[in-house]
Amino acid sequence: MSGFVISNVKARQVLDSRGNPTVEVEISTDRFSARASVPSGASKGRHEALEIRDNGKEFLGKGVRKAVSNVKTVIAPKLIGLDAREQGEIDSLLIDLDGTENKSRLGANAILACSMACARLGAICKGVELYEHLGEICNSTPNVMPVPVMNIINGGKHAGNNLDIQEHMIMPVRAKSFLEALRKATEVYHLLKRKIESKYGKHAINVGDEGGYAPPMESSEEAFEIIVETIEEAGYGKEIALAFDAAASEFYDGKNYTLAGKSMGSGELLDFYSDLISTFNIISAEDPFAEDDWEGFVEFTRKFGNKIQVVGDDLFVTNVRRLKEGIERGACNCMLLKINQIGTVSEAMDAAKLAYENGYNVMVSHRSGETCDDFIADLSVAINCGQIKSGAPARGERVAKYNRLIRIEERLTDSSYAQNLKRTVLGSYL
Ligand code: 2PG
Ligand code: MG
Repeated sequence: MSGFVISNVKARQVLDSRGNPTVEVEISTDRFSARASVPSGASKGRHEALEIRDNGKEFLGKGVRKAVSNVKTVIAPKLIGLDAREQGEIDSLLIDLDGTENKSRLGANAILACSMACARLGAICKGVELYEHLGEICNSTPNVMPVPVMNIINGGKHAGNNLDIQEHMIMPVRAKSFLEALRKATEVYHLLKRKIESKYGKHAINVGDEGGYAPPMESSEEAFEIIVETIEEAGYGKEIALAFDAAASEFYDGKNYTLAGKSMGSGELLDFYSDLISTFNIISAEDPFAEDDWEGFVEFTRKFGNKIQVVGDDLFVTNVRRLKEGIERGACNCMLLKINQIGTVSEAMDAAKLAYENGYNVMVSHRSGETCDDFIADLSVAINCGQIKSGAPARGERVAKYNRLIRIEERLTDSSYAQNLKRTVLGSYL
């Protein structure tokens, strides 16, 4: 076991892609060392595990010194002496050490950075790639490359424009490989820039938090129209489909939804989506209703769940308990997987397992505040989920994940591109 026992844990405050502090942890044995840093959302779900912020003077309250100190003083002494390859044991310890339902004692940011760094260290100790190590942990044989689900027009909390729907995405579903899919989607991204510039002017081509453009558009119809024109112009027709993340909790006041200045109830919102889905080639819809509007989700799933993917993000928060409820009620047919919503790698993989067992798809996702840590690229391949949302093909923290996937695809000798989705509701689009 020599060489595999954790002997040192370091933690520090670093910056994320929005310039906000986040937790970075470095864990070592006497021979190996690994590092990980955690992301942070803007449109956070109310039921997510809690990231601890200092709320002091530094960084306008956003400092994470307390979380860093929790790693150093509470977590580190307990991790030292453990076998870095034993992810299950490590994550159980982290969960027990915190002892709260939402990781509010030590902070999900402190806990997750340790969990991720241990996973990476475990892989190094075993002399395998991270996706291989994670695959072994969840008993899978990583061999499916994911569809890059790219947010190319940003709205909501991620942009300074009037688009209420947060993410207007493209899914290059028909391709022979990840590399080919990435190229096609990237070409569309660049052509879209030209089109936006000629229609809206130079000031309209600045990008939002996830690397997509944030033009001064008034409606999602306008956003999808220009995306469709661009896909056609690029010559990709049905090879590239559309998706959206409404992040509807952000335009819900507890009673009504306000879209483009118009207040509406759940029924009217459903009609709005009906029009959108019948007009455009939309194959995946995330968070169409607010995080506690179960009825809205169930209705939406009843109406569209046999045609398109219905994704629960703020609704499920990668939480087995919330997902179980959704399964019982018939909400969604896909779970968005964000490791920092739950706080440990093992719990996130447990949620994916439960999703699969119940015929749900899984989409691995970044956060709007990211670092160049590419952990989720490996995770998406490890669990063979077939789809990853990591923003537009621009901004270092977004492309870090896509570039890691290029390398993984090169290593995998018999991988397929998104083949697992063939047997799901997305099958007819592939
Ligand atoms: C989402 C995410 C990522 P945030 O809602 O799906 O795109 O945004 O990280 O701000 O919650
Ligand atoms: Mg979302």
